[in-house]
Order: sequence, then C-alpha cells, then structure tokens
Amino acid sequence: MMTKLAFFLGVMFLASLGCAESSSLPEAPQVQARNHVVSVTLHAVNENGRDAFAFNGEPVAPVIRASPGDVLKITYINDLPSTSSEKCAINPCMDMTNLHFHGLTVSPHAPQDDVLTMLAMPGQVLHYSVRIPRDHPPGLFWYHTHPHGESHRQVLDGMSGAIVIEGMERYVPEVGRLRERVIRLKDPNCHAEYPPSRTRRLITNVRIADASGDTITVTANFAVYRYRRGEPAREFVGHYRHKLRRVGGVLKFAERRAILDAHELGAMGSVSFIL
Ligand SMILES: [Cu+2]
Repeated sequence: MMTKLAFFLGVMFLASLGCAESSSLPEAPQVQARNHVVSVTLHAVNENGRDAFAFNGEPVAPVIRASPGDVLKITYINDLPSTSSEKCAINPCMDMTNLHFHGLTVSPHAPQDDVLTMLAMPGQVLHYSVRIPRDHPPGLFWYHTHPHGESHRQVLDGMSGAIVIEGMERYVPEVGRLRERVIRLKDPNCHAEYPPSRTRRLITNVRIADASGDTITVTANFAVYRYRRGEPAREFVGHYRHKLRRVGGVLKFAERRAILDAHELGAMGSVSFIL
C-alpha cells in the first residue's frame, strides 16, 4: 500500500501547499513482551463516524514490540455497532473484523494469522496467539483489520497499527545508538500552512555521481532559508542525492533524497515535511 513517495531521512521542503507543522507529534502507546509474551487487549470501535482500534480506552492503535521467539497474545473485541452507517465494497457493511499481521512470517492457521476463518461480528471476541519464529527478521511491520469486503473501508478509516520486531542492530550495528520513534501518517489530508512560509533555496555543486546504468545519480549541495511570520528565520543545509531515469526521452525522478547536515532535530525544534 505504499506509493513510491521517497520519504527522506531528515526533512523535506516546502512550497506554500505543504504540510508544515511545528507542534510536537504525539507518540502511540507501546506494548512490550513480558517473559516472551506480548499481551494486548484491543477493541474495534466507531469513533466520530470512523472505525478505529482502541486501546486502554483511547481510540489509538498501540505499537506492538516483540522479539523473535515471542508470542503475541491479543484479545480482540469487536465493539463496532451492529449496523454500520458507512459503505462497503460488498453491501451492506456487516461491521465484522479480524486481524492480519502484515509482513510477519507466521502461521496462517487459527489462532494465528488466519484472515479466512477468524472473524468477529459486533459483540464477538477473537483470541490470537501468534508465535514469532526465532529466526524472524527484525523490522517494521503492521497489523490491520482484514474481513473480506470490509477491510478496505476499515483500513482507510485508520484501523492499522505498527509492529516492531526488535533486533535490527544485530544486522546494522550503526542503528544501535539511534533513538527510535514510530510515527504513522494515516490521515489522507494535508493542510495548507498558514501563515505561509517564504523560502529561498540555493543549490550549488551539482554533479553527476554515476551514469553507468540506465539511472543517473546526481548530487548537489543545498541551503534552504525559511521565513515565517512570528518565527525566527530557519536554515536547512545539506545535500541532495537524486536518481533520474530516462522515460520516453524525458528525465524523471526515480528517487529523491535530501540529507541534512544537522544530525539532531533538536537544533531546529521541529520537523517539517514539505511536499
Ligand atoms: Cu496487509
């Protein structure tokens, strides 16, 4: 479900039609293993006309953290209304739900990642016991509702959450000292910045780093100055590393990266995604 939107490690910049936000981003609650068991009680609820996961009384999907060899014990309670006001691919909506553990290499049989026979109608409860193999690769995965005919609408409503399988630093030791945050961008809407920023972008040292295959890698240095009413001027300095591909005689971006020289976001106070 990912478009090929290159999301840069760092900050990307702006136009007046950006999503720029200076407030701190809320972090989802995290659940962790105790004695190799992650125990979670999750509810399916309807909140303000949209289906959502709820955890500890809040309409929020917790980040599930587990290690290879752990077991996910999830009690999943369907508290959706028995009649839905929304439209489904196969009408009428039944408001049934279940869980799929996207990307995890686990058993497809009940009570594990079984999206075919495990289904909860409103008022029903599912008991998952998902065994993460000892040799499971680490990384970021996700869980979402997956009932036939209804999952599309429910997932668009926001019924998804993150699963982190720990141990990435065993494969990539450099990440061991990084502070980790999981942020899910689930709202399809951006907001236009107000008051809008004015920016000036200076680009120097444009170089072709590699043109051996059908992809041309181009690098350049940049400095972006951002001025916004009521805020101090801010500067972002770094380098671009873009990949271009020739499609029908025209060069198109295959990948765009903006890598900031500043290694800590604290110096800039906030994160801006400017698309
Ligand atoms: Cu999926």
